[in-house]
Order: sequence, then C-alpha cells, then structure tokens
Amino acid sequence: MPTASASESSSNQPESSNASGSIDHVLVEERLFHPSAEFTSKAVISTEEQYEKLATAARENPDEFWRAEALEHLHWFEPFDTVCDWQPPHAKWFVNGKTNACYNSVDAHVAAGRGDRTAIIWEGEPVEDGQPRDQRTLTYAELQTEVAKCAEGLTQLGIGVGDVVSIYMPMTPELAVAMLACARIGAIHSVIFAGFSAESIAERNNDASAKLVITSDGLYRRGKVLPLKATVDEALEKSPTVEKCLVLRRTGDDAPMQEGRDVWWHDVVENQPGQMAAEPLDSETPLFILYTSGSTGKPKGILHTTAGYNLWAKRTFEWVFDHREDDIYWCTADCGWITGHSYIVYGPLSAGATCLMYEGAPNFPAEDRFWDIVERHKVSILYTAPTAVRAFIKWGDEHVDKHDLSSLRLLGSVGEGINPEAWMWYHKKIGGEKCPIVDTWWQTETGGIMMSPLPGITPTKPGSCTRPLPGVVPSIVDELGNSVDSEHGGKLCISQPWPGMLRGIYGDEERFVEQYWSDVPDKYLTGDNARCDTDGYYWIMGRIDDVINVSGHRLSTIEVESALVSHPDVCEAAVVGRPHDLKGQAIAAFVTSNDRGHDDEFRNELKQHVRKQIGALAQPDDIRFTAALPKTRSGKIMRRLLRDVAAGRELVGDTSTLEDLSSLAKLREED
Ligand code: 6R9
Repeated sequence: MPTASASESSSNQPESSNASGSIDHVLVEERLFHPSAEFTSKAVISTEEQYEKLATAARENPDEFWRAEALEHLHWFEPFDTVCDWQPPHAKWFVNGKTNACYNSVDAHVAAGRGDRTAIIWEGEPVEDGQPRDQRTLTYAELQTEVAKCAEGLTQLGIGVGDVVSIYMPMTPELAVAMLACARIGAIHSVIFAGFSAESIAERNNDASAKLVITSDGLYRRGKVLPLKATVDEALEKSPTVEKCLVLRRTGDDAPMQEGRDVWWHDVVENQPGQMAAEPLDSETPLFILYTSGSTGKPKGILHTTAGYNLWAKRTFEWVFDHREDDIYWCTADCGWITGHSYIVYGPLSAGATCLMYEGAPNFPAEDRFWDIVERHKVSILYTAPTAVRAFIKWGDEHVDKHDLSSLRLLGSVGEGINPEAWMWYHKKIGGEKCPIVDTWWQTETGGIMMSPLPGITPTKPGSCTRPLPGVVPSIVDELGNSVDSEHGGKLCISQPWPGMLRGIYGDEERFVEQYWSDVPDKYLTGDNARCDTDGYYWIMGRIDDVINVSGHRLSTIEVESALVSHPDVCEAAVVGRPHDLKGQAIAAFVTSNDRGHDDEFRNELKQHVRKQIGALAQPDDIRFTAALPKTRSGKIMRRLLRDVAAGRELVGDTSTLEDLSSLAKLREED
C-alpha cells in the first residue's frame, strides 16, 4: 500500500530574500508517496543500491559505463572505437561505429524471433457513436515490411543519406512508418505538427532545405475533416528546395495533385517488395531535426544523431517506465513533439514494447475518450501531460467513473510542472492510489528523460521530478554562473555530456553556442530554473525568463500557480510579472474556473487563498478570469504572451507554436 505522510496539504514558509539572484521558494510540499511492495518486487530497478551503482558508474566512469550500455543495448554493424569525444560544446558518441535506429527499433526484434509481437496498436478517430472509425495493429514483422516498403519508395523518389524530409501527417501508423523509413536509409526527418500553418511549414522547409514533404489529403479532428494537402500546397509555393510531395490517402477528400511533383503513397509505397535492409550508418549520422519555439525569433531546428539518441531513448524508456513483456504502453503525445519521437517511436520500439498510438482529441466524441481506450485495450502504462490532467479535472469525475481502469499500473507526466493538486487527482482518481507517478523532466534538446522517479524505488513528492537518471549530472548556478546553495533556486545546468544531448541547432552554430553554452563554461544551460531540496529532490521552477521579481524577491511562476490551482474553484492558472513603479514587478494571474462568478468577491478570495498558502509576498496584484489560456501545441502555457497582455504591450516574437489564437484575442479584447 502507498503511504502518505501525516500532512495532506501543502504548507507555507516563505524563505527570506537573497542577494545572489537565486530564486526564493515559497511552496513547501510535505506529502510523500512510496511505491507499493508489490510494485517494487517486480520492478526493473528494485533497490536503491541498484540505482546508486548505475548512477555512480555513469558519473565516475562514463566511458566504461556507456561502452557497456551501447554494446548491450544497440545492434552494431561495425563496432565503435571511442565512446565519447567531448570537445565542448560538441560531443560525438560511439565514434566510427555503424548502427541504424530503424534496425534497432524494428528489425532487431524480428531477428530475435519476436516478429509476432505487437508493436503498434492504433486507434483512429472515432465516429459520433463512440465506435472506432479505424483500428489497426502491426506486429514487429509487419512493421518491418511497411517500413522497408516506405524506404524503397523514398529511395525511388531520390531520397538518400543526409536528405531532409518534412513530415506533416495525421497520427496514423504511416507517420511512424515514415519516420522509421527515413532512419532506415539515413535521411533526416523533420516532423511538423499537423496543425501548423503553411507559413510555418515553409519556414521549416527552407531552414532545413527539405527535399521531400510527406503529407496526407487531410486529417480527422473532433469529427471534422481538415485539409492538409491544401496547406502543404500553399507552403510549397514558398519552398524552393522541395522537389517532391508524397501524399497518403486518409480522408478521401479532394487533394489536387501537381503533375511531376506530387505522388500518392498507394502508388509509390504500397506496391514495393518490402525487402530493403537497414543501411549501416555512422553513429553520428543526423537522425532528425525537430523545430522548437525560441522565445523570440524563428524556431530552432534541434538536431539529434543516430546512436547516442537511440541509446538514450531506449534506456530511459526502460528505466522510467519499468517496461515488462506484458505491458500495453500508451503515450498520448503527438509525433510532432519530441515526446512522440522518443516515447512513441524510438524508445519503446527499441525496447520491443507494445505501443498504443491514437488519433484525435481527448474530448471527442466525449470526454471519456482516454478512459474508454484504457479500458478496452487494458493499458498498463499511461504517459500524458499536466494540461490534459487539468482538463480531466475540469470535465468532471463522472467521465472517469464510467470505466474500469484497473489495468493501469504506472502513470507518467511530461511537458510542464504538474501542480500538486493535479498530481493528487491523477494519483487518486486515475491511479487508484496504487500507481506510482513518474513526473519526467526533459527537453527537445536533451533527447530523452533527464530527471524522473524510478517507479520501483523512488518515493514521490507531488510536483517534484525527483532525481537525475544515471548519467545526468545537474548543477544549479546563480546569475554569475557560480554554483549556488541549491536549496535556493537558480539556473539548472547539466555538467557532463550524455548520449542523447542535442548535437546542434541545424545550420546555426552561433545560436547553439550562445543559447546553451555561453553563460556557464562547458555546462549545458537548460533555460529552466530549479532547486534541489535536502533529500536531493529537484523541483523545476519554470523557465528562466518567467521569473517574477517582486521588491527584490525572485519568485517562480509555478509555485504561485499551484497555490491558485489548489483552490477548489480554480481549474488552471498562469502567473506573470508586469511592470510596477514601486515593486519592480507586480504579479498578474490569469485564471480559469468552473462555475464561480467572475466577480471581485472571488478575486479577493483567491488573493487571500494565495496569501494563506504561500505568503503575502506571492499574493497576486491582478486576477483576470479567462475561458482558456494560450498554450503551445504540446500544451504548455505561453506565459511570454500573457506577459505582453498583462503589460498592455503589443505581442512580440514568434506565435507559430500557439495552439489557438482565439484565447489570446479574447484576453486582449477585454483590455
Ligand atoms: C519534453 C518536453 C521543454 C520544457 C522544459 C521545461 C518544461 C517539461 C517538465 C517541464 C517541469 C516537467 N518541462 N517537462 N517542467 N516539469 N516534468 O516537454 O520538451 O517541448 O522541448 O519542452 O518543458 O520548462 O525546459 P520541450
């Protein structure tokens, strides 16, 4: 049985201000949850000693550690000689070895006699009555054939090692197949979330000099058909490097095909023999580029290469998700996000997992879509985002109560800090108080999970991503780059190279160096703030740019937000600083609530609530009610935009990753 510590609520001792520019922390979370003895007894990592041994070996003898890991967990066509060639800020891993990420994800299992194992269970978007529109399962052997056919098709279209292929597709198995087919032949995929505008696609095509775009006629979302090909056509008018466009038929709607440029998937891929073997590729062959929003300016093309990334995705998947043969694992992310790359495709498939992949939205045809899927497929591991958890809370428990969730044994969270109250709901309502929660902190740049509980051994604290994984050596520094007493927050850096680290920003060495390696010599700057408590647990305090400075006290947004979210009538909260003559900055809070009136009485109640929870210093000056918060496609609150709204400024910087402009437009109308 999990045991909660005596206190069931967060308490509040604001710490004193400090001069070094570190962050004050005001939220004290005392609840502690242990994995059950039953979970621990079957876990992949089941003792603290096992973790200590791995972590110590990876920290003290990284070469030896990673050599053994790479030899055991990847297939090598040719062995590597050097484990890590580290010339800060450039690392090369497994130098001169030859491997293939598609081989490791697919062929290796077939070669080992596990070809009949289910690789992908796919749930297409359902029709109104809740019956699935489309369902497919692919075994590893079937996936191998599909991927080989696609690789043959790509080769026929003139794609080879080093060519960039943009992929703008719905969440269908063909999306994973297309990614893996690129990996099979050494082409570099650049997945673009199928919701981005023509402008954004063109920008990404041009930045990467993409040669081919793979798309579909359209996609289904919330019962509607959205055109994709038409959007791609518009983008291609401004994408001079793109020679061909490969189009999957998904919706059957009209898709004008341009002679000489556009070809159908069913003509070019489906009739291939499906025999092409995976190409032995140098360890450092670029595997993919994934664009992530910079806070200003154009999106950055984060570059990952083959062997190191593959190993990191695989091993972190196995450690964090405690993967076993009989698991049905479901990561609800989209492949347009790094989470989809590492934890739908490369990590779980390399580990030989059975992976559920879904198309559509969590509230269509009804708000119980997730729980219906969990029940029908007996999902045992669920990996989702705090934004989804907060939405489920808002939609009401009745949607959960309709379903049997007893197959679940492990829950994960990624993308933002999870507010302790949302964590508690996830734990109780979805996990039935028996499933450990792994709150995984990582970034597009890190390739895979960096900090997370190990579910069999790490007691969890709501809101903390707990401890670094083996091979991750974090440090916290102040404004000047000096290590700080980590109980106070500061900038989170990683001091030792790890196999999954980004290799660069595609085509922009200067920005790579400036962004990640300039503040602190030879340490990777994450861009997040964090603190580490006396148990060695890390608490991510949000982006460095989001810190609020009130009368010299530097506060993290997540703590004030979590205090607001702990009020029973608040669903979500976003907190930003706005200029203030006396205090430097005042705290502006944007709040969504269920059915309370949006009046001054509620406003005052919320201010008092925050004051009581975490202290007078953190009490918001302004509270604005809103129907929705502006979020990125992966569900992150875009505080940068809210800062502009709060200050009454024009919006600046890139908004291409914004999910829904209307929420922002509404907020501005109310100004
Ligand atoms: C995987 C992913 C990275 C940024 C990261 C941080 C935030 C992600 C988090 C988290 C607190 C967690 N973030 N996971 N913050 N706790 N468990 O999200 O990649 O889209 O590149 O975003 O997301 O701020 O720096 P990416």
